[in-house]
Amino acid sequence: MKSAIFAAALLLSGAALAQTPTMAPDIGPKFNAVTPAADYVRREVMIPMRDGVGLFTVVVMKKGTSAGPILLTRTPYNAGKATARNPSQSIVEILPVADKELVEDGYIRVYQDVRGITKSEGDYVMTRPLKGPLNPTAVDHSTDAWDTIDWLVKNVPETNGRVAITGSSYPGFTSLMALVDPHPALKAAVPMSPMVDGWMGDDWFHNGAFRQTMLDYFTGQTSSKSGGDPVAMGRRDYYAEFLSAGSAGGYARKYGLDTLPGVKKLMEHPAYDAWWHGQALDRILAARPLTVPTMLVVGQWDQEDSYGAPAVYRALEPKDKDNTLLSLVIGPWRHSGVNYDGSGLGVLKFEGDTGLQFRRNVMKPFLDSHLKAGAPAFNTPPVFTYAVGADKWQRHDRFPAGDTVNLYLDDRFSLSLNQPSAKAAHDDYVSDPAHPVPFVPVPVNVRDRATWGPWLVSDQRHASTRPDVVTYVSAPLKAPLQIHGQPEANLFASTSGTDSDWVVKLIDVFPEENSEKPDLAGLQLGIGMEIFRGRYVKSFEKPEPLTPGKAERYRFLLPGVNHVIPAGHRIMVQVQSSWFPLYDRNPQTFVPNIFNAAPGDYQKATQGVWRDAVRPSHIAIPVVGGAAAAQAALAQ
Ligand code: PG9
Repeated sequence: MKSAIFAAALLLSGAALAQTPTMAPDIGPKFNAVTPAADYVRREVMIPMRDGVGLFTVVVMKKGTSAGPILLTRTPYNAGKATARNPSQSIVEILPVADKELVEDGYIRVYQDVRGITKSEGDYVMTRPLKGPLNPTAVDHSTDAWDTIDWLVKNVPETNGRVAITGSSYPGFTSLMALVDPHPALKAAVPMSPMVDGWMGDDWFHNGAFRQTMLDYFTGQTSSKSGGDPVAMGRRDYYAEFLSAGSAGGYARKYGLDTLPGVKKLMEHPAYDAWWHGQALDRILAARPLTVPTMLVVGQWDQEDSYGAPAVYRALEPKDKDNTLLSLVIGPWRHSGVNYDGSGLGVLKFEGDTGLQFRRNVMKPFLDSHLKAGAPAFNTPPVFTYAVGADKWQRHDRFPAGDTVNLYLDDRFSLSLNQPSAKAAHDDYVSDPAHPVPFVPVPVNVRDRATWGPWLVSDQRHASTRPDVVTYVSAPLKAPLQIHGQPEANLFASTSGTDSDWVVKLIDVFPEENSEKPDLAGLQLGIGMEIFRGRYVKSFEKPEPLTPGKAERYRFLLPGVNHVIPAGHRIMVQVQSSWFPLYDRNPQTFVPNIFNAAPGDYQKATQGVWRDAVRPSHIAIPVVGGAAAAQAALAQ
């Protein structure tokens, strides 16, 4: 007996002495982190799609969740990282800040990488078109959303089988894609700043003018499955860099970006051809019934995707006969700002955290009412917008809530409610492509978030002092003027060249003196600013040279706003012909493809902004209270 005990003791001590071999690989197949105090369950799964491709998906919920609704986001931005924000054992720490109120109330949060991104199998195609003429495969974001939802409701035991989809920007685009032939378990959608039409006004072009700084996005997205390094530009001033590269194509070629298929596709489709309009999601959704309650969200100063949400709203609103399925939310935010602290933007400060106010008081009750059994019905506002300048949220039945009032560019660089009567009048300036107007003061570093995020609220005084920016300004307002909707630029303009860009900016000019808030004194705050590439004035599909000296009418929408210009402020309109380096330079000489413009194509031109009886340049502004309110504010 004694010897048996002795042998067992020997064995035990031998086991204790056994050591890990020096050459045992230190990176094993998988490390399973132990999270003893975690208040959450986090599962990584591969969800099979109908073509056999598996999509990497992370399912996160509070421990003990049962009969929970699912909130899904489909992203190209790394689902693994999105669900591991901080190394923590607290669910609100690992998930994005905006998920807090939802997961604390029993929601199951699901993030999925789209095809070809990180651990998801299959090919990544930038904003993959729907299956059809542009996509001969059997799969797209609509089918992938369908297959994902189907799997989730069958394989997540903690769910009540009801799903909503949300996400901002690219994930806003995938949210809209889920509405094309939606799965029956999809009960609500909240697409935020969705990319809807990359040519008309979202990421790549605005009315045909190319947003060349977005070229860098492709290295991050398409150099490899798990991202890529920024362009090795060395110096930080994008103004000098793009100027020396010549054209946007020149910049792409200089850094090898032209070898990336995504960049090639853009450069091969400079005009609004079938490739573009075949992908325009507002058109696609307008051709289908709207069945899923949808809340579209966008920031008033969204510097990347200001076009999409209002465009989808315009396309789908007529289908929403009872005004119950579709709503539009506009907050005082930058791109995706809805998901972050919304208590200010640039020098502007708002009444509290407007992002949280919306998420907690509107988005969550909206989702609850469609996803949670027994949740109180929510009287969803058809239109919910933050009135900047009055600092309060407002509910309306329609967008725009304002009635159109024309604000004319008048003589002596003024603005008037009366149509001009002059026979022939125009204000001229010289636009020189060698000295384009910067969109923010140089040096320009678009990689700096503090520059890029709030740039649309940055002071426009740097532009109004230039000789190649023509500026019209009203007298101080006698009463507040509330703009609610999308103002429309109606510019009559001529050029001595054969092509030209036209930038129109509607601006709120703050009073010169403000000792309490000196940052705001004299501020020229863009309310809505947009660009139009002249060659597309007759047709977006087939650009044509402009006739030198002939005034054309350029009509284009500015972003959607709810903006109250207080009494004492003035209204300003600026017109210019470049917005650099955000937009590539127009050579001002017609060439077949501006991506390939040669140095000699870039020519100075004399521009005319017309303001007479037959060519009355104006901004059509949706004013709450219509003509009477405008008279009260602007009449002399
Ligand atoms: N604005 C970005 C984007 C969306 C869609 C395509 C390309 C870029 C984004 O923030 O996701």
